[in-house]
Amino acid sequence: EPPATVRLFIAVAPPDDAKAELADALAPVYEAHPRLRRNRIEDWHITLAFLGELPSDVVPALRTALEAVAASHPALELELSGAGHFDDRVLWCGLRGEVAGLHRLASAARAAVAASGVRFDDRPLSPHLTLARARRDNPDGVPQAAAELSGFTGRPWRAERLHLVGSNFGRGPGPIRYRDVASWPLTG
Ligand code: 2AM
Repeated sequence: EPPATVRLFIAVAPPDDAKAELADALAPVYEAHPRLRRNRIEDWHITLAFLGELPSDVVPALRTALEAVAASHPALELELSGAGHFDDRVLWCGLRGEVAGLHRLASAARAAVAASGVRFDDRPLSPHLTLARARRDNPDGVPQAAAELSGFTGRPWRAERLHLVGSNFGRGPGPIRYRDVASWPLTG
């Protein structure tokens, strides 16, 4: 029998009030582009590293590694700001504020994961919060939606925790869901 696996990523997430502010700004955009496939607000996050499908038994080592990273990096003041798109298919909101700190946190998390012996796709970080995707049968709307949302800037908020998140992607039918495997306060 193959070993049990988990699909994991490392992320920070805005608090509910920052998400609500963005959701308000998005409402007219979604009204104008009703066929976009929206991510659930509960699932909104900013990925710092995508680890992919890993054997479940690596989780304890990841916990130890990421707990130490969180303890040695500070909370970050960020703003959700601007919008853009990947490949005319993915609509995202951008970030402002202590983005350099976000890059440092991501680099440290990635280095700690690698040092614990876990291999993953170490692509350069491009901080964003994915909001919606185009449906396969209707690619229209993403660039227009990005242009409509591009003037948005939310109030500052603090990313206060580092999250190790599991995804059910590829595990049967139904929507993609994320669940916190663990999270740690940023106290460095
Ligand atoms: P996204 O937000 O731009 O969609 C879980 O899939 C998270 O990991 C998503 O936030 C996704 O980015 C991110 N991610 C990064 N690289 C990925 C990849 N190669 N495959 C799937 N998700 C990836």
